Amino acid sequence: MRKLLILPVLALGACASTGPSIGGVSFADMDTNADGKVTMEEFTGKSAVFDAVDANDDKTITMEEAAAYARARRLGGGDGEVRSTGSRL
Ligand SMILES: [Ca+2]
Ligand SMILES: [Ca+2]
Repeated sequence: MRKLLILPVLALGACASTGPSIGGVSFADMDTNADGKVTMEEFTGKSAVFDAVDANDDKTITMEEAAAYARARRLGGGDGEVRSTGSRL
């Protein structure tokens, strides 16, 4: 148990090229029409999760929002869904 904790963080940063993933599904995979945004129709997870990821509440998830969500979730150490609006940030 030395520097193992660093690895997941680095791996997450390395994911930036292919996009963050939410619930194990990558942003690119969810964005089926490849317009750079994931709508509620395209989103494969629960609507509560969608709301948590959609930080500005415009009913679309951008790459930035997905990345921020993935990062916050990793740093927060939660293993489940983020509750409601994620106002902690
Ligand atoms: Ca889309
Ligand atoms: Ca949004």
